[in-house]
Amino acid sequence: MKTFYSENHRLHFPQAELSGGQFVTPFERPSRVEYVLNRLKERGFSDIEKPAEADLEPARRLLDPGYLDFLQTAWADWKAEGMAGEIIAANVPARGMHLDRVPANIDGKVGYYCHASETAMTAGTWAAACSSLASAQAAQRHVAAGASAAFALCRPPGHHATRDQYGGYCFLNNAAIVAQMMRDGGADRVAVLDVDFHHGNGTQDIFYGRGDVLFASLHGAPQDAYPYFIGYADETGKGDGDGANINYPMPPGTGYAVWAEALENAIARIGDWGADALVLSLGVDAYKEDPISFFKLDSPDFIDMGQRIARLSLPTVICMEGGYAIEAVGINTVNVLEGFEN
Ligand code: Q9C
Ligand code: ZN
Repeated sequence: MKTFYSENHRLHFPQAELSGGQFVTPFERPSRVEYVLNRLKERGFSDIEKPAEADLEPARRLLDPGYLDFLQTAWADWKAEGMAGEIIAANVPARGMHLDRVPANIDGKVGYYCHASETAMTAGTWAAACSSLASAQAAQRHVAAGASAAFALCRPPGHHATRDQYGGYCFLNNAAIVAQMMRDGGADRVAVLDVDFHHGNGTQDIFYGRGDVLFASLHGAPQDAYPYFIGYADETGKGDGDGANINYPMPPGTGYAVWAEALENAIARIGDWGADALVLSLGVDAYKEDPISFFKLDSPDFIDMGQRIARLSLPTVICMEGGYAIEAVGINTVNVLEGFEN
């Protein structure tokens, strides 16, 4: 399997993440992908290609153009306003406020376009987010050209980014944009399977009203886990999308036996639905040692996970999402890829 990867991810490295009332070094840090890269090379996945520039056209069609403009200009506007630090949202529209009027002031805009203030933006965030999307798009083109699967080593991740909000370390929803590109390329029905520990709220948001893209997510139950306010099992889609959104929230301590049962159910639903292509949002934070998650998957479980997903026999674009047990991120990610191939 071929990997697409851009070193421009390094342009995004905020100093601070708001965690437990303190500023800590962000869990989502550049070294995560270095560990994956090293493991890929070590284990024979040495076909690693640098992607061409991102094509923002599909993103403009799928997402809110105002949001994309904001991402692109936020740093310049923030600095022009005289802000000393990194971009951190301090004021977000809450219950009872207007959710649809975009403020003119950059501090207000940041709050409007953000749903989680742990995520900081810096001078290089937009360029890094574009390079991450570029990897996903290159993987999609590779699969469209006939490869059975491709791996996009995306950073920053994407699945928490909605059509008009960043947060959860995500800015551009790579998996969603690639799913749309598969639709545009002729796949009638595209499934997005999200195995990251956290609910893929962004992907759900983008496709919630659509019947041509099915979204299935296995994740920590929202009453106990970020993003807290979404990801319940009764969120099944609306309108044309009714029945095309499937959530598998699971409680703290969930191990692989229970998790794999949910995965089997998701795989069966995707197969029955008649998907022509698959996007895998691959986070490896369901791992037992992950510092911000509460599932109990062990490293060999990720091999089994890859094997099961491969049984769908669908053209598959794999997009890297989360995973924060730094050294194990490489092992677990490559385990999934290896399982997928065998
Ligand atoms: N104190 C992804 O896995 N909450 N994003 C962190 C740490 C946000 C995770 C809490 C977690 C976002 C792509
Ligand atoms: Zn995650």
